[in-house]
Amino acid sequence: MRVNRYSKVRTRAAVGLTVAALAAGVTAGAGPAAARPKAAPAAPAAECSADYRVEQKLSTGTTWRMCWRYDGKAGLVLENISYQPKGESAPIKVLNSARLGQIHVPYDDGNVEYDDLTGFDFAQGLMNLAPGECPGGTIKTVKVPDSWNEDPNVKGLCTTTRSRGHAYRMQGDTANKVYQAQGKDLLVYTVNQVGWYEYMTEWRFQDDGTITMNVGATGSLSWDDYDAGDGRGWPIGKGASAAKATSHSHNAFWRLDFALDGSTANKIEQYDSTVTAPATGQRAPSTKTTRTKVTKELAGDSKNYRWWRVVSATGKNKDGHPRSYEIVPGPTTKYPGRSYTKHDVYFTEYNKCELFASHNPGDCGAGAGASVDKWVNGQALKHPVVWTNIGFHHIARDEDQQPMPVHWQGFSIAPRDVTAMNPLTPAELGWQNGHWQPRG
Ligand SMILES: [Cu+2]
Repeated sequence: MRVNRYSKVRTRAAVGLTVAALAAGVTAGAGPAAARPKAAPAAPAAECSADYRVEQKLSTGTTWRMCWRYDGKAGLVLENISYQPKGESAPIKVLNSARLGQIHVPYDDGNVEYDDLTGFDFAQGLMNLAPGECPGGTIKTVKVPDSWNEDPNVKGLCTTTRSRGHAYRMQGDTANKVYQAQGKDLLVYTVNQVGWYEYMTEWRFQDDGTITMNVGATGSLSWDDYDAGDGRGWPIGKGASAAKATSHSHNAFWRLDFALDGSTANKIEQYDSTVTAPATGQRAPSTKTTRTKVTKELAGDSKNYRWWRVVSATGKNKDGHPRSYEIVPGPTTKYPGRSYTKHDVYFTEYNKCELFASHNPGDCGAGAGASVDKWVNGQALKHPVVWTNIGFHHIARDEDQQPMPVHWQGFSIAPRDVTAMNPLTPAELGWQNGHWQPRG
């Protein structure tokens, strides 16, 4: 018999939080409104108190603003996320809310599956971060709702910045002139222990407007699953008859409630391209791209040459093009074992009780069902919510012990026409928009 996954004793360090420690968790350096140029429209009224605000102006000129809170099941929830690159006089709102929607972990032997967020206390497992694991940043104190611990406060939320290498490079018109910029990101992350695993929930806000969300699994392989129950458990100890870790999947879901330019009345578009071999007399294959407006709820399947975007109902960039964010999935292994894992992306009409992609605990009305696939039932999309499903099939290897190296899975949303040009364009190149003529 398999022992309960919870047989591992939680070893959370008991941290007696002092007032000073709490104060240290408060955002430092968030610019007061008075520091902004007087002519600029005021930023949206602060939707949260200073303790729950994240505001970071990156050295390349882009400012990200958001509020955070901690949900008793979903863990970290980011709200009212806005982006303000250097050329914009006001923050551009991107999302009302961004959060994990589930981590579903079925084992290959068919004996167990875990709904880690709703059923296995992901949020309760918030871990204290050592100072060294938030390099150059701030560790905020999180009060875990209905905490099992005497002290519900966990120094568990890191906000920091990181360089990501080249944002762009371009040779100038003289030999020694190179336009280049090193990109900077704001990172926001927590670590949550579930059984033997520790999940890193990482949100990366790039200075070019891209948001990347990743779940990283580390900690240890599940000690109770070294039984090759799937008939193919990978030997990870000495010799061929060694302990064999049962393979399993981690199916991670995210739930994104967009509010581009402050409006939730966003539109969804799907693009598909087909490539045709050269016709007689044609020199090369041709590619035709079509747009399909997604006006009703959809369970979408990724496909070669297919992508989706969320389009603002109200906002346009300085070129007059509607602002949008494109969904950029990361590598995924789609798990066909459950109705809710069968599709890569779901667009559902907003419903405040539809919060988890599976095992949704809320009562969403008679016959509503408890998973995201059930909520795709033909409603018109007036306020679409985007759900993404990124799967990882984990066949253990010797290197997975000990500790297990972090394995990441996730996706990005990338700005498409949010600004009229590259938001990091240097001033000297600001005139090179459209079909510009080289200056003699
Ligand atoms: Cu795993």
